[in-house]
Amino acid sequence: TQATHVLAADYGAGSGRIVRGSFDGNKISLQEVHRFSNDPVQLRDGLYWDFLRLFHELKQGIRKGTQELTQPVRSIAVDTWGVDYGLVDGAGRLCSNPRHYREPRNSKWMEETLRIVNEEELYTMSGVLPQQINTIFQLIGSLRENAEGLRPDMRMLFMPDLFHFYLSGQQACEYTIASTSGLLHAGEAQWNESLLGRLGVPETLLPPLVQAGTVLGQLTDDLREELRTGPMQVISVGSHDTASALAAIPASDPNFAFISCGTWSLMGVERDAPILDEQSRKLGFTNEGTVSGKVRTLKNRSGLWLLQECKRQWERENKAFTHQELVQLADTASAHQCFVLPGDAVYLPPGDMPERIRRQCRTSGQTIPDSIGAIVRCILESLALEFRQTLDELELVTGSRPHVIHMVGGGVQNRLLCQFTANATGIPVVAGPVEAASAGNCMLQLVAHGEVSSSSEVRDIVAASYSLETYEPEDREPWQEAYEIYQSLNQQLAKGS
Ligand code: LFR
Repeated sequence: TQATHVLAADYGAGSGRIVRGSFDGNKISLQEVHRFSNDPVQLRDGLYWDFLRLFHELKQGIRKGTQELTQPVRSIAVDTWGVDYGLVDGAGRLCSNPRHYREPRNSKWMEETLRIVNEEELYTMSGVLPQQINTIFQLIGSLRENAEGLRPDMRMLFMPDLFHFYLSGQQACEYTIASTSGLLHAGEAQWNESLLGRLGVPETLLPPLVQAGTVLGQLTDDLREELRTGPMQVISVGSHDTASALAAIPASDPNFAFISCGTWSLMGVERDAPILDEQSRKLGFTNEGTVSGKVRTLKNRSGLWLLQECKRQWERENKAFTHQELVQLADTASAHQCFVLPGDAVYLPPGDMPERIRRQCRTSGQTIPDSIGAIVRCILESLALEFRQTLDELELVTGSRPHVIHMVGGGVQNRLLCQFTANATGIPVVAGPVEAASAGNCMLQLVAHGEVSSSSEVRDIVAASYSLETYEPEDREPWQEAYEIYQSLNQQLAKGS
């Protein structure tokens, strides 16, 4: 039998890749055809994504991904990080480069918005935890500043929708990416009109919503000519990277928790309905959409961000190490010397992370990590303890303790982190696939083509296609002690802030 080929473009906040997925009827295999870094740009007036460069990379990926094939590529789909968007006008022009969610000014717009609709109400209306990165706050900021000069012909398109628009000429907002915005009815694929009304967001800004798996159209003739490719459908998959990653979780036991670990770690469970009570809001859980129209209740926590930023800082200081080398240094450093709270707001903006980490250790009266290995170890242990805490909290809000953690994303390559997570949580961690978002993206295209029937079949195929590694918990006692220290640090810092 001949394979079906599809292209998936997966944009994370730190890097992007274009892979070709080939499906032989039983297994999916992914081949990376193009990879690039994603470098936001600070201008005088703010932090921006470099959309034109990112679109250029997409074209390179299409060019490379369609070469040397006997069978044509049937379709392409894009998934990206959440919350950010661009504005396009009636003529299809990009009104400005999309802003970056790490823009510090968002906290001001968050405060302003919460004066109109308070935190409790916003949570129960939208299901989304108020956090300064959320679209809703950015949007209120951009409407108030009105730098783009709002006009009735303008549309707001989330990052993946923006790419899809310039690929196909079609405008739509896909449900999973829209569900990160805080602009929908909790757990539903519907714009929240009453919320929009109260905040003065014109409905004309918002394109129609579509479900994951919708064929939007064809690659435009201009692009086909420029890239010398044949016809190709453009499909909205789970266009939020986390939704695509969750779609590809190779779970057989339904009682699983997932960690999608890249720049961020998203840890949670899949559910039929959102959790909107006071406890889950206070514990910091949010509710976002899945490719099958369900909900994932999860915590959006820091992932490899701290490590990535440390690495960058060390490079600036002419101490360049690969990730692998950093993990090796951590492996030989002493265990459980000091911990930080990776989710603390001090770590949100880019900058000198090693210094911020040393400061947090110093002010909390712990050992100050004095080497690169000690800092990396501190980060990885702290992340694992954060996962333990989140697991306990998930049990509180859902009433059941997951049997297993499925970990996917770039973090899976960090074997130390996988083992620490099993140790800290006391349950097995099944690691892989690394490229879950790309795999989920490809699989949803195959669903759209009718080659795969359901989301459970998607998971079975992913499980059959990858060799997964299971990490069993070890060293329970020292990790339990470490967790107690981590918790008291939490309380100490909560009091201080
Ligand atoms: C992960 C992710 C998270 C989102 C964060 C910011 O890549 O999409 O789900 O909250 O990026 O957009």
